[in-house]
Order: sequence, then C-alpha cells, then structure tokens
Amino acid sequence: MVLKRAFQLLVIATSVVVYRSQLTVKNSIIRQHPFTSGYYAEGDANTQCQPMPEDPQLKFCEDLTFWDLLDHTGTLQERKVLFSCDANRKNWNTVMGPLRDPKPRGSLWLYSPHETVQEEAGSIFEAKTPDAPHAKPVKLTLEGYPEGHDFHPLGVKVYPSYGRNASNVYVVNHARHHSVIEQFVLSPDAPTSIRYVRTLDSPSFVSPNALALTSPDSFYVTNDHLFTRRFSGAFAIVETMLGLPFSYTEHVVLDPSPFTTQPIRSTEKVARFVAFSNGISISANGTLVAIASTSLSRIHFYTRDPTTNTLAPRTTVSLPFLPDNIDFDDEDNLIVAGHPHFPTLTKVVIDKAPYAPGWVMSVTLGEGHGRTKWDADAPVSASSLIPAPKNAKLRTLLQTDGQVISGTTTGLYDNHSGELYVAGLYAAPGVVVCKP
Ligand SMILES: *[C@@H]1O[C@H](CO)[C@@H](O)[C@H](O)[C@H]1NC(C)=O
Ligand SMILES: *[C@@H]1O[C@H](CO)[C@@H](O)[C@H](O)[C@H]1NC(C)=O
Ligand SMILES: CC(=O)N[C@H]1CO[C@H](CO)[C@@H](O)[C@@H]1O
Repeated sequence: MVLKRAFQLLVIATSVVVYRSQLTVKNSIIRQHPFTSGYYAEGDANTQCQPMPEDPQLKFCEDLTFWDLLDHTGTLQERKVLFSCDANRKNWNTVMGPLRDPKPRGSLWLYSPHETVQEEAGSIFEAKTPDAPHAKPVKLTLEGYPEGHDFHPLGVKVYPSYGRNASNVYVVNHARHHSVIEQFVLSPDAPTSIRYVRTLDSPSFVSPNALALTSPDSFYVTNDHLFTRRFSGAFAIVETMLGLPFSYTEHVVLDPSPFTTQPIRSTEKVARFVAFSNGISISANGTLVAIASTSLSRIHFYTRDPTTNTLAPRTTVSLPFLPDNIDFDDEDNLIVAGHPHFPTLTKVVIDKAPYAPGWVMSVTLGEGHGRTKWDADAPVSASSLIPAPKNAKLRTLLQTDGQVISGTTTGLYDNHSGELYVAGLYAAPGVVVCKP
C-alpha cells in the first residue's frame, strides 16, 4: 500500500517536472519570439539605455552587485556598482563550454555614478552619465593576487561598508582545475584596487555559481550542477536538458581570521533537489530567499530563519525564459534576468549569431493578476507564453532581441535613482544602464 502510494506520488512528481520542462522547451528552446530591438518599461530603450564606455576588457559580464556605503547608523550614503566580466569567455566557460584557454584573466569593475566629488572651485559635483569624468567604471587592480592563479569571475557579492570601513568581497572563480571562491577586501578610501585575502576551497564546491552574503564572514552559494562539464560534458547536458533536480545550495561559514589554516568552519546544504540552481538573493530584511532554477524556468522562494540560515520552501513562480541571476530590490521585488532563446545564445559563443535576446522582469510575491490583463505593455507579453501566476505579479522591465544588450544575465534595480543595470554574458560593452 505504502509502496503503491509512493509510486503514484513519484509518477505525479515526474509528470509535473516533464510538463514544466515542456513549457520551458517550448518557450526558451524552440520558439523564437518576435522581440523588438529594445523595450524599456520606463521609456525608450534606444535613448534611455546607455552602454558603459568601450573598453576591450569591459565586456562579457556575468554578475552585478550594489556596494552600499552606509554611515554608522546604517543610512545609505552612496551606492556603487561592482561588475564581474571576462573578455576571454568565448575561450573558457565551465558552465556552457568551451574549455579552451583559461589563461587570460577576467576582471572586476567599480562604477560610482553618484559619487560626490569636491571640485577645486569648491562646488560638489555628482557624476550623472557614463561620459561624465567621475563616472567611468574603474577596473580594479587585483592586489596581492597569487602569480599564475587563474581568474574567471562569475558570481560576486560585497558586504556593505559601515562608516567607510573596509568590505569583504567574495567572487566565484572558475579556475583551470576546479572552481573556488576568492575572498578580497575593498575599501572606500582606496577604491581602485581590491586586496586578495585567501582562496576558499571545498570538495562541496562542485560547480559554484552565485552568492548571497549572510554576514561579512558567511554566505549562501548555489552549485548549478552535480555533473560538471569538466567531469563529463554529456552528463552535464543530460542533467540540464531533462531538468534533473540534482543541484543544491549551501550555507558556508568562515573563520574571520585570515591567518587560520582552516578558513571554512562549516558548510551545510540548505536547498537540495533543485534543477540547475543559478542566481540567489536575500530580501532586504533577511526573511525571504529566492533561488533561480534555470532549466525549469522558475524561481523557488524560501522562508529563511536568520538565526540558523535554514531555508523552508515557500512558493514557486514560473517565468517565460531561463532565469539566470536574481536580485531583490529595496522593496522586495525580485529582478530576474534571463535567456528567452537558448540556442541563439549558444550560437553567439561560436560567432554564428551576432547577439542573443534578453529579458528582465520583476517578480512581486503576493496576489496574482487574476483575470486582469497583465504584462500587457511588453512587445512579447509574458501573458502570451505562460499561465497567469496565482501567487505573484510579473512585469517586463527590459526586453530586447539582443541589440540593447546580448545574453542578459543580471538585472539590478536601484530604488533610489530608478536606474536599472543589466549585464550581458556576450555583450560588449558588457553592461548597460537604463534611466527613467
Ligand atoms: C565593518 O563594520 C560592520 C558593522 O559594524 C561590521 O559588521 C563589519 O565586520 C566591518 N567590516 C570589516 C571588514 O571589518
Ligand atoms: C520582512 O518583510 C516582509 C515583507 O517583505 C514582512 O512581511 C515581514 O514581516 C518582515 N519581517 C521582519 C522580521 O521584519
Ligand atoms: C524608496 C523608493 O524610492 N521607493 C520606491 C521603489 O520603487 C517602487 C516602484 O518600483 C516605488 O513604489 C517606491 O516608492
């Protein structure tokens, strides 16, 4: 009896997974949607979305994160943006391939569009556009980084600075032999270089992808696959295509002392059985965590216990594309960037297509859309591709055939300035900023 019941449950669960993945296959693998060159929810994508200045290194960016400079009471003084880019991505990509040349290093960039600078005449100058002298992204020098150590940054997160103290920075590094997490320190008073602290390595970092910090010395890290491309390309592809729920997220606690020989105090699996765990984010007050399941086109939401860092499944929201990185804004809207046509993205890697389409949406948990028209303004409305979610509202923020930005991986929304930053995996320059 128990066995029969278990078997029935297994059949139902499998059918749900197969049904979901069929929707994914239809929306993100087979169909090519009639995207326009660019749609921006707050205006005109062609004039209001500006690429960063041209630079041979500032391309093929994967992750973006805010670096908040707060005062002693925790009030925001300035918000900077950190980018992870890898101009060599077409020769070294452990998630999608190829694995050709790991030598040329990727880069980290710091962008300070709202920095106030005391000019000589005494006036305070706020840099407003990417062309303004103080608002060019600065390529951070890797200070003290070991000679001969590869650097292929993917997920990056930085702890806020309080009263201008230094911030810990963690960067997933897809190095030659296996992936590790690099720890750095970034100081508001010397923001042109980032000081290497140590390399974090663990047998459980099978395929680390994205990070979310829970303190200056602890974080969640998603592992996108159980079977990596390094281990077996075929296994990795089967795991992805069938949407097999093998990937997991861990909570990692460090020993704060940089002199210890055992930097990792503990690692604990907190979310298992997710298909292709990719982006991860923690809401402003720390009680909600979202994890993107790329191969099944959905976001899993969890209730987080801030004292233990355990995650309890809460709800799931489906999307019309393959979600990549995700970030909660200050108002708990989850900004999701992703890939609406995966085959085009793989063609871009081998220079068989000039650009790949991109889509950035916001997901707000709560009441669904009911019978009302939803996401009606986007050229390709989410409502034409998926059923209306019952537990969330979805809204397209940016949609492009790839001409505004190619292969969108991350969207960051600054609730204070209204700016939307978007990174493109195969875009040059690798970041655009859209302003209302
Ligand atoms: C900076 O200050 C905050 C708040 O007091 C603290 O949590 C953090 O550990 C400090 N950062 C460093 C790198 O010491
Ligand atoms: C955290 O924020 C959510 C709204 O996003 C709210 O429902 C919840 O009560 C808040 N929790 C705490 C502990 O402040
Ligand atoms: C503080 C702030 O600017 N809040 C705004 C954040 O964005 C939402 C819309 O996305 C506004 O409703 C808030 O006023």
